[in-house]
Amino acid sequence: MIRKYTFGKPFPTGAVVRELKAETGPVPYFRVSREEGRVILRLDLSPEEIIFGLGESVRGINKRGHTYRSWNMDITNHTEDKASLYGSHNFLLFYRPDRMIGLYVDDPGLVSFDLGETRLSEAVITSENGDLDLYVIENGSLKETVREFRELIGRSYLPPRWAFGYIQSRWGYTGEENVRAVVKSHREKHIPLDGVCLDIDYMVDFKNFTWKPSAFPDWKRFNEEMKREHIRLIPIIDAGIKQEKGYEPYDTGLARDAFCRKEDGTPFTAAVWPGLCCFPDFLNADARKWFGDLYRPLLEEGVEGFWNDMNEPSLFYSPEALRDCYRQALEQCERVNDYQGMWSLKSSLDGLANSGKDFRSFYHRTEQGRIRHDRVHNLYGAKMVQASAEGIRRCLPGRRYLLFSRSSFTGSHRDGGIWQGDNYSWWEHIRLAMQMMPGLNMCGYLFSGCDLGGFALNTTEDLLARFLQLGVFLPLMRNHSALYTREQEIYRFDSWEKMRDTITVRYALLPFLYSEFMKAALRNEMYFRPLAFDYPEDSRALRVEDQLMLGEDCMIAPIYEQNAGGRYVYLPEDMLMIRFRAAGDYDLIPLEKGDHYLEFGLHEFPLFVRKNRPALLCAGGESTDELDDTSLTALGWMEGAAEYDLYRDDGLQAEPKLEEHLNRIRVEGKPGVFRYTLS
Ligand code: MIG
Repeated sequence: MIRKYTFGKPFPTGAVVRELKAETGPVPYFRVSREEGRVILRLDLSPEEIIFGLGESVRGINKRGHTYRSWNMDITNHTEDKASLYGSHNFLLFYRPDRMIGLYVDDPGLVSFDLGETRLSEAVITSENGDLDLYVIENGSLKETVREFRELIGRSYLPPRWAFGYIQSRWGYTGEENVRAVVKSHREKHIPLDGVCLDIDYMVDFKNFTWKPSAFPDWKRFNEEMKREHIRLIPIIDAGIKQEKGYEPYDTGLARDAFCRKEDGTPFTAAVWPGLCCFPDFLNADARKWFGDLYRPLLEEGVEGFWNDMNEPSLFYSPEALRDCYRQALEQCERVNDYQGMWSLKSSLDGLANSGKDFRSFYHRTEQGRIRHDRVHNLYGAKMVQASAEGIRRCLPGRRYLLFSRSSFTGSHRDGGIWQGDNYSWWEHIRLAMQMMPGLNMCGYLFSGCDLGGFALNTTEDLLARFLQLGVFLPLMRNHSALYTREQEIYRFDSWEKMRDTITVRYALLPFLYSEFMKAALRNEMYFRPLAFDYPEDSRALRVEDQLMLGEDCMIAPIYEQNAGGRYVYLPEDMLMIRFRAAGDYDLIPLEKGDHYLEFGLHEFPLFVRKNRPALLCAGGESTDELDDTSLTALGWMEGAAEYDLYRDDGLQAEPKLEEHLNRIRVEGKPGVFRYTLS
């Protein structure tokens, strides 16, 4: 059951697709107060209460004990003290044996969630806007509560099947020659690959929708050449449009009045990669139409996928703020002995980027009238995704496209996926990437992943190997790294053949993982779940932080510690462990419910499957185009028969019907571990 409560005049975020009438009575469970325009909700927490949710955020699967702030930010250092990342996903599940509450706070401004940080026994949720819709969801189980929420927010984005292939990316691929060499190395070494991302280096002066003629002399021909190799190019598009007369998107944007404006009516500008930029007013329908159409030339030249970046929006500095700093610096020069002034100057320099003051200095023109940016800040990236998706769909009607964004707000899960932003080449970021997935899935972001190998800092061979092993199961399996860091294409490492073997496991499992993904998406279910969702009666399973349920009947337990020769795994029931080394090289080990220390050499990793359920492997291939999903090997542990509904489609149709694509597979035989070939 869902109940809606409205406070003030909420801005229509588009997150919710179902019309519901607001209740008139008091909000159940929560104590509500209004203080200086804010709305504050308080909930008493019992000692055993667990809090799931909040999508993209630091720390564990259980969010209790920290304060999170929904305020989309370009933050490169995902340490546990951080309150915000790039997206806002205001969905929470409060769980204890006698009570389960789903809560969605539909508010595009700053919302803070003190989930037991100030007082362990109390959650305090504060909306700064004070204008919001609140949804309280109560249903029989964690799974059902999430399903009901997902019905409320609408079906998740469906990527094309090729997007589940391995994607190589790096900030610093400068042109055709560079990309060709990367592709050639993969193909020569038989490393499966489906896509290469082009980062900002492909553009002329970082200007969106341009590409360097010297580096890409014939863009269309190059796209065709890559497609013959079964490679899709995936260019990046940033939010800002360079302020430069003669640059078409700037001229047409200005003519269409498509940019955000300041109080005085002039366009708001701030520096990002291209220098001073204007910012498309994605909250305005006409501006969205204009921006979406800018994708057309790239699409017409053969591009089928994009990533959207810097759309929190990320601002390096505004000219106004920089001038203030400059003035402060001059003053400081006259008072050289005043070290406090120096510290204050230093902190204003540090605060130049993404400053609250800048976010309060420009406006959107919406159907609801003019609105100041900070009131709707968290919608900006999501609306960019909407603009892009609508533009792409106009160009490729009826077809799926790849799109993933850095910034997001509930609602954009219908138009694209997200990646988790600038992680580090740190061991703890393997774990963090895994821990974010269920929260993201709750909010409909099924197509997601992290930068495998780590984005910032230098990766190492063992770290990359372990990252890839998690990546085998992430819907978006992309190796990406930052400029000036160690190059991390797998063939640069001594054990590249072993890493290639890991990627072959992805390709062998791909029809099965794709089937699990599509079923979850089309049924409003989760592809990754905390164990608690499947074993709510099991007090051990409730608190597992480093294993996830995958699809209907599988479980993953990635290895995320350096120099580990194995790890502890908790099995909430009897399961078969498939310990992989390569697509055709694995051990099948039946294990009983309980705790196990399991050994995994550096290039070994597990997938666990419930009894009487098969995992399916195909023969593999070097690109998704080459995969044969009609001949499969079923692996499992059964007591007589195992059944599975395999989802199979052409991987491209935009609106597939679940029932039309399910193929019932039944394996019968002697009880025990089995390996059967099906066709
Ligand atoms: O300020 O385009 O998260 O993936 O490589 C950095 C360069 C801008 C941030 C993205 C990252 C990308 C980088 N971008």
